[in-house]
Amino acid sequence: MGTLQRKIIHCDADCFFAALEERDNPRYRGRPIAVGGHAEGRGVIATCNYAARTFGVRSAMPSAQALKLCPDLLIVRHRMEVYREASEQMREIFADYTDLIEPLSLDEAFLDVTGANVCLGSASLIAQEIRARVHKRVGITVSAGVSVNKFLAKVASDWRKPDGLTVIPPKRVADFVRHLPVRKIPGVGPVMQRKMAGLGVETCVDLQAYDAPTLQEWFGCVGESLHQLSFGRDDREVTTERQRKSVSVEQTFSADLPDLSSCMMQMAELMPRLQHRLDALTREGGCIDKAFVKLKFNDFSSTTLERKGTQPRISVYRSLCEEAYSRGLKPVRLMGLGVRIRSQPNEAVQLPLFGIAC
Ligand code: TTP
Ligand code: MG
Repeated sequence: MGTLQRKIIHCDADCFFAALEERDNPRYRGRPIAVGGHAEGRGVIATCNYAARTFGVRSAMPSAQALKLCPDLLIVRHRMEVYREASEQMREIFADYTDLIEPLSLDEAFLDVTGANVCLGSASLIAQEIRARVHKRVGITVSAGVSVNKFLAKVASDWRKPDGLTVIPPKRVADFVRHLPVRKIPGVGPVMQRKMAGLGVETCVDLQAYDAPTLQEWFGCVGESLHQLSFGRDDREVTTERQRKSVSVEQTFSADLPDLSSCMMQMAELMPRLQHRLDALTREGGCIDKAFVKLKFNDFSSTTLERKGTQPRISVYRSLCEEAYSRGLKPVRLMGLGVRIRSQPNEAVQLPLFGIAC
């Protein structure tokens, strides 16, 4: 008995923040623009449009370096509320096709449309319709990949960026992965890539020549999954909100928080919002495993600190925040507070036992 072939779509908006800036400011169109911090303030680029990319400008690059590569680059401040709203609108469109949606970031999501009846049940037609609807409603382009699993769908969405759709049907999988460079495999960074190149491994077909134990010997615990992925196999399920692993609230501040005491003040404002979300979780019978604090500094670097088996009290968040802040000692642009959840009540703290004690 064969298992049902999955139909997975990966959607990823093109130069998301920059596309929304172009949408709202027609005078930006046709010129290289980036969203990021000022070069003088040691800011970094969050993203840039494709015109800027032709100059070599990239995400996470210092703005000063970006301006050297592209002196005409216009760097604009982010408008997070606008990006969140666009993200929400995209998700509403996705939800018309399936409940199995796994958001990866504001502009990216996996959709499992195996059981969808719309568009004659065709994942390719669904992806095309989603792209058209997002363009019409949100005013930006989305690239999409369609295939039999998450790995291939994600590789496919990147294949013809921007504004592209790539479908890798089951019968083309073997041929597609054969020529796929190993750097396209998630987790294969520059260091592993160099090590592989030293072994004569450039594409997945080269990797296929080695069995899992050999790859484990060379690359440690990822060896088995490298072996599977080299054949285009990936069993990971699309994980929905319902099976979510954490509950959190976060805020990007219109003006960066200059020091620890202003972080503490903002935390007191965020706590009731977290409490509200936790109340909903309590009703679902969720169990807390850890409390965590996430800070993003003004250079876009971020740090997350978590503590196991603890109750989400403000005193816990204060001490986590203090430690997280000490890692950066820089103005804070975003703060997040949350809890990680276990699916099975184990050693985890059971929510119904307490509320947040401030
Ligand atoms: P991405 O989808 O990685 O990038 P992108 O949408 O700008 O470009 P692409 O066409 O290649 O998909 O990230 C989505 C948004 O997240 C991006 O517009 C800005 C933000 N972001 C950062 O703030 N910092 C980063 O380092 C990256 C990679 C993204
Ligand atoms: Mg994107």
